[in-house]
Amino acid sequence: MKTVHGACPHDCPDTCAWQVSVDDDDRAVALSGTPEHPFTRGALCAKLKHYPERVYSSERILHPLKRVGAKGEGRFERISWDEALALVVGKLQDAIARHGPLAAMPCNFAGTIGMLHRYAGEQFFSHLGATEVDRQICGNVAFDAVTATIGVGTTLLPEDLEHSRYILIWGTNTAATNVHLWGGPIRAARRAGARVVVIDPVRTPTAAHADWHLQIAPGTDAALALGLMHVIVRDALHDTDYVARHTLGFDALCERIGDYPPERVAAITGIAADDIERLAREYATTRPAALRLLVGMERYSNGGANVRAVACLPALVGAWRERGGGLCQFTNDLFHAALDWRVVMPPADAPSAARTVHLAQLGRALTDETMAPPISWMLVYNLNPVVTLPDQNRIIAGLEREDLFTVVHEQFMTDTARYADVVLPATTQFEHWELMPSWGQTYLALNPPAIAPRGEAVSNTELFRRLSRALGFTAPELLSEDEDRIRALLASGSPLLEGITFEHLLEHGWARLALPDDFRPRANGGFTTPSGKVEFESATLAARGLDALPGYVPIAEDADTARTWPLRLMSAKVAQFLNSEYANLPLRGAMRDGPLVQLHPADAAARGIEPGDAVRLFNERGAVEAHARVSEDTAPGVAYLPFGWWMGSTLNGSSANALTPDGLSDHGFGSNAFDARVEVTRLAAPA
Ligand SMILES: Nc1nc2c(c(=O)[nH]1)N[C@H]1C(S)=C(S)[C@@H](COP(=O)(O)OP(=O)(O)OC[C@H]3O[C@@H](n4cnc5c(=O)[nH]c(N)nc54)[C@H](O)[C@@H]3O)O[C@H]1N2
Ligand SMILES: Nc1nc2c(c(=O)[nH]1)N[C@H]1C(S)=C(S)[C@@H](COP(=O)(O)OP(=O)(O)OC[C@H]3O[C@@H](n4cnc5c(=O)[nH]c(N)nc54)[C@H](O)[C@@H]3O)O[C@H]1N2
Ligand code: SF4
Ligand SMILES: [Mo]
Repeated sequence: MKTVHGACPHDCPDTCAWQVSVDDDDRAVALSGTPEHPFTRGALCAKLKHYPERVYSSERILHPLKRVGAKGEGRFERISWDEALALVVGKLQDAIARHGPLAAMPCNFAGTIGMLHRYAGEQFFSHLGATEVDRQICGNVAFDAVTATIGVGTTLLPEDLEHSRYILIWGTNTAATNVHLWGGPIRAARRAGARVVVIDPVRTPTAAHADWHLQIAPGTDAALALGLMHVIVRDALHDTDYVARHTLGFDALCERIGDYPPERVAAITGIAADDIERLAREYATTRPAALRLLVGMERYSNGGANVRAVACLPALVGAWRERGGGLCQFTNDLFHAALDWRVVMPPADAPSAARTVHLAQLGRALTDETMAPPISWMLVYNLNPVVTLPDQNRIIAGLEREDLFTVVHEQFMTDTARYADVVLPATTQFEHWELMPSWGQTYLALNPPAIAPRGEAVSNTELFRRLSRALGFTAPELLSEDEDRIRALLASGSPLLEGITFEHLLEHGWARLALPDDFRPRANGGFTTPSGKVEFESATLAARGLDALPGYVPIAEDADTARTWPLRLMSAKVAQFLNSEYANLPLRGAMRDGPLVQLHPADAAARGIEPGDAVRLFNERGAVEAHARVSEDTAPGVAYLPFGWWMGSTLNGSSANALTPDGLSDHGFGSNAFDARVEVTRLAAPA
């Protein structure tokens, strides 16, 4: 028996360190969290306790497969790797010969967030000159809005929420999506007397366990933030010294917030004026005060504006002064600075592609008959677009095109893989080398393989080495070995890696980036905006044609649309899945019944819908049939359908993204999927 230290590969802010016990027959027999890891402290989430089931599932794809049925039918036959590579590369060469390299496209996202396998295809596709993919579907809008206000750079560390005494969790479901932040620093802060407030249209597990839940109307957060600022300034609760020294545009801000008295904000947000007054007072007068933001607010046509307004709050009350105060969002930039990204990314001077397709508009790109050249060859990996990207039915229509050759590299026969011409088997984190950065804490982790690849599975990096060789590519970076890549990533010379070597990581599994203990980089200003201050007024945003000041703009839609489709559809993540992963493994308890459509009692009553009724949720893009849950957990005017469920889980074989639009957000990129509107009707009971 041996123990191998590694880390969870998932696109989750926690990046847990784990240890795998492997027996003499090379079988992983146990998995547990690494107790010494200060952030994840030996506990894996409920999903990951089932990771060994994932690895050894009888449904793992273990050999290359070739389609023998119609696209989507799911009928395949086993072929050899030689045959698969010949077919895949032959089709790629055909597509290039006919249309040029832009006819080829990668289609990938963050099925793993490790440095090797997330970015495995970047250099290959750049070398090929393929159509480029804009992957800004998660966090980029929220990040951009915060950056415009306070500049880039991690400020309040998630670990330091332990020192907060007021924690405003705004549009993130921490108890479900960020369990170690919830169970670690936030729990510690509460034990020491911190108050936790959640702002979310849904009574999520986080909201249910908070001290106070404010059920806001979707897409109105900017109005609430402006109303809070109105009260804070009106009552002179702001930090005049911090504002004078470290902010820009306070006078213009004061003029703007004059338009947002609590009564008006109450009418927009659905939150009582008294509650707005009280929240403003508590937030401004309790120290240290933290704001926790992730991505829940961004997926709207006004998502950037909403996050932007919220991001102004900490400077107004001088929250940046204290440890545990300020705004806590992503930690990626620390890992950007720490590692040598040139190892995995194309050279800075590589020509950029002549064409880009946005992932949020994949269906549009695949079905656009005017697109020249058409996408004729596509390699999907680290992504399950049929379930996770907007406008499911349009994506399927694209994948059904006979003149599109689709390769899917996967661990499982996903809803997307069923449409492939060739499916290639992918390894799991137990079976390959990986170096894990984190976007939600400050620990780097190394993951050596614990067991040999199952069947004929290959890692993403190995797949691209095989493709490169088959195409005769000889650039050394396309063919280098995984362990060498990890050593090179670590050889950046960054002070953040001081004392962290490959050998240290191999022995211990993880290491904290070399950060000072008391990390308060903005206590005395020094923001990384053009002015060096918090920009209440931003010339950068104005130059992009956006509002220079924080402002509330309603979700972009015309009155007709709102009348035809009276309910807002929200489709957020669930605790039991990781995006669409785990939804295919044996489900437990109530999960066996499939997703429920959640409605407010008033909306249900208006339609004669009782709890448990089969209902049809629909709009101009598609329909989802499922059973109803009726509860005040959902704000009035909102239909809530959890995301991540595969198509077969509903009564009609469509899931949440069948209803979401494929437009972009106000900041010019990012998805507007939560703009979706729907109607819901009761399905006639079967005769
Ligand atoms: N268990 C589990 N954990 C996960 C994931 C998972 O699928 N399952 N996914 C991972 C990934 S990829 C990510 S990006 C993170 C995301 O982590 P979160 O940002 O926490 O997750 P989301 O579900 O996108 O959205 C959070 C909340 O935003 C709320 N929300 C929606 N619209 C609005 C609005 O207009 N205003 C306000 N105030 N709130 C709104 C939703 O109701 C939801 O409760 O989680 C990661 N962790
Ligand atoms: N309606 C709605 N849509 C959403 C969201 C929402 O809240 N609501 N959230 C959005 C967000 S924040 C995100 S991040 C995206 C997530 O969208 P996806 O990235 O598609 O999410 P996953 O379900 O994690 O899919 C990853 C796939 O990669 C595969 N995979 C895992 N590891 C490997 C590997 O090593 N190699 C290969 N080749 N494959 C691997 C998994 O089996 C899985 O099928 O969805 C977005 N879409
Ligand atoms: S999914 Fe997140 S919480 Fe669960 S084990 Fe992985 S990193 Fe930890
Ligand atoms: Mo995400």
